[in-house]
Amino acid sequence: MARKKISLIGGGQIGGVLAQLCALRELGDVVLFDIVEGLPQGKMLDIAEVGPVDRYDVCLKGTNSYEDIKGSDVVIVTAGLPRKPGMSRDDLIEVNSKIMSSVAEGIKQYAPDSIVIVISNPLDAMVTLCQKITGFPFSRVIGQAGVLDSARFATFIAWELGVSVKDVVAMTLGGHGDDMVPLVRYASVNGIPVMELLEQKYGAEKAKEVMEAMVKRTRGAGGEVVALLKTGSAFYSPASSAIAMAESILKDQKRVLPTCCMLQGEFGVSGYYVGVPAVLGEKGVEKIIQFKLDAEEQAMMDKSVAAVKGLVDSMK
Ligand code: TXD
Repeated sequence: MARKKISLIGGGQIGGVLAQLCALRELGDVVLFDIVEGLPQGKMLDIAEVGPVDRYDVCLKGTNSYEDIKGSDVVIVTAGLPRKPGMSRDDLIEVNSKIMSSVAEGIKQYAPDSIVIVISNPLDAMVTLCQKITGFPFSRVIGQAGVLDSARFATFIAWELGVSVKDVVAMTLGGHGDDMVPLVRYASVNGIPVMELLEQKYGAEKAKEVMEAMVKRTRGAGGEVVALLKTGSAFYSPASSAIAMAESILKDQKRVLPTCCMLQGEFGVSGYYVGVPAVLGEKGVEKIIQFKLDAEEQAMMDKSVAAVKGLVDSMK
């Protein structure tokens, strides 16, 4: 099998962790691109020099030239500013649109066959813009938000119930904003509904309140980290989440992961990028998984989609 190549556009907080995770898992050779001179070169040298300790053997290159991303199988984009305390993700749209435009041009020119995973915020809008500029098929331009939002929801459930995070299954749908849709009805501990376990613990009324608090915390979880860090936003968790997506693509694992995908009728949405479960394999999004939402879930989804539409339409 030919060696895989992963290019990371943006060598900041998330970019650095992405590079290290690619190396630790030996996903392939890695290029880290940034416009700041020395930054990607320094980080890649640093990571390369512990190969003998961590025992990975991949080529790691830091660069300021798009030429180096030639032949990439997967490109992950984190270029763009992160939030500061008090900011919403949407406040980043103007500055990050400019950055995304130049990044997408570079990918279009030098990695025309790649599958692109966008992480930069505001996520749903940045994926839309990246697809538009590259002109790549929708199946090859996707966004990371749902893997992380779902992991946050699962973490809070595990803490609440005192069970291992490994046994909690939970998913969020919708846009990567305050209106995202944590799916309470489908959250389980190895298949046992979380609501049933909460009801055993607290009784029906209090169980509802406890779940509502976890849903609220999930929706605000990014902001909670921003408020603590003060100088930037979460970076370990978005990096690990995007790596799960990249790994499924590079190894053709066909994992079903919540992915920001272009919808064409699914869940009643057409022509917008929104988070839904998708099968990720060597072709990118190979299938969008549809299932029934009840009236309440559909109403939350509609609200989340309306927020995405408002933002995306403001770019036109
Ligand atoms: O789950 C998610 N999708 C996210 C997204 C979770 C958390 C944070 N998320 C967003 O990712 C965040 O709001 C930002 O928009 C991005 C990147 O976050 P990060 O924390 O890595 O930001 P940094 O450390 O500021 O790094 C950004 C890098 C920095 O090194 C800049 O020099 C570089 O982007 N940059 C560029 N690279 C290439 N090309 C251009 N034009 C460019 N401009 C800046």
